[in-house]
Amino acid sequence: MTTQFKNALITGGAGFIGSHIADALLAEGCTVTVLDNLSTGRLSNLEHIKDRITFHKGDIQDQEMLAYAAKDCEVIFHLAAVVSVPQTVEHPVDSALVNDIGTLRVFETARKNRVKRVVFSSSCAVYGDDPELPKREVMIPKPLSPYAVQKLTGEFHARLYHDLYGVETVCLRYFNVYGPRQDPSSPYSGVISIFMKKAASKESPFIYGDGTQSRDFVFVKDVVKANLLAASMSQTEGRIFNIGTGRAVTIRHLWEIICTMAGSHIAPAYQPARPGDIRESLADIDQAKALLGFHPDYLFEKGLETTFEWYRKEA
Ligand code: UD2
Repeated sequence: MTTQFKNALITGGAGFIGSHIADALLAEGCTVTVLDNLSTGRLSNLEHIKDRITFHKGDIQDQEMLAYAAKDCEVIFHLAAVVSVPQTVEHPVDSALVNDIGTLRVFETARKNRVKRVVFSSSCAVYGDDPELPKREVMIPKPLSPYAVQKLTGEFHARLYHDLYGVETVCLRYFNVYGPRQDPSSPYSGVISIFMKKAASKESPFIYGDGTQSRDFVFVKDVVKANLLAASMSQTEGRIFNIGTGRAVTIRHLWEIICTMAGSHIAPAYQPARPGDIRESLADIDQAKALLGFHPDYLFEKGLETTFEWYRKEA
């Protein structure tokens, strides 16, 4: 892929997805600046490229810092956020300061500094528990957590900054992202990161409910690809795209595949379903295919193997 820009800022660039975007941008020959307050991001995610990027430890709530970091940038990839749904439930106001106001400050920085485009990381959480599948971008959102409301608010602001101020904004609604560097340490971490850690240390995982609930798991490098396309493709400004694979896998089957990969069959421990857990999630990615030219490269098994290799080394 040849990017249409040379200078980019990644907010939340020390995080799981942001650090992979940094890798890809460097491979494209871009100049990369990262702004991260290291609340959940880690410098270890950037260790291998630390001499090739400009890193600022700072917060997106600090408009001056944002302006400084965004100087000369043509594109901002905005990933900095409170990403834990339970944390936003616990702290709706504090998380809104980051996810709502912080995001607004990112768009405002783009407007004031004439940054051409902002790619905003949103979430399939905006769909809530609407049983209709697959999820299409035109469906009426049903946010069920502060996190979902905050992401939806970000999308509305993105649209406003496009229509009112001409900032080229593109929103990406990620489905369940997985891959190397995803932090498995919290009970609310992504299920694949938790299962990988369990498999690597030959422990039994918990499966909440009967394990027939399913998710559309998308490999982090495909999410990176979607970000680069969203930063470059014309006629995508002001729009929202689902980023998934269009395929769903049950949690029970997920554990079976991981066991086969790990070469040891460990029975999971079944627990009551999590309150508020949705049964099925599946993305319709036709819009992303048609307008972004997004086609996932990683078949599920390939993505899982790459991920397992990483956890095996890390564990
Ligand atoms: C994802 C997002 C969340 C929000 C939500 C919106 C992640 C990590 N979370 O939550 O931020 O956007 O979608 O719908 O991407 N599970 C187990 N055992 C475990 C952990 C999980 O059985 O140890 C189950 C869990 O009950 C759920 C499924 O695995 O049914 C996926 O869980 P998750 O936390 O990875 O992601 P999800 O879809 O609940």
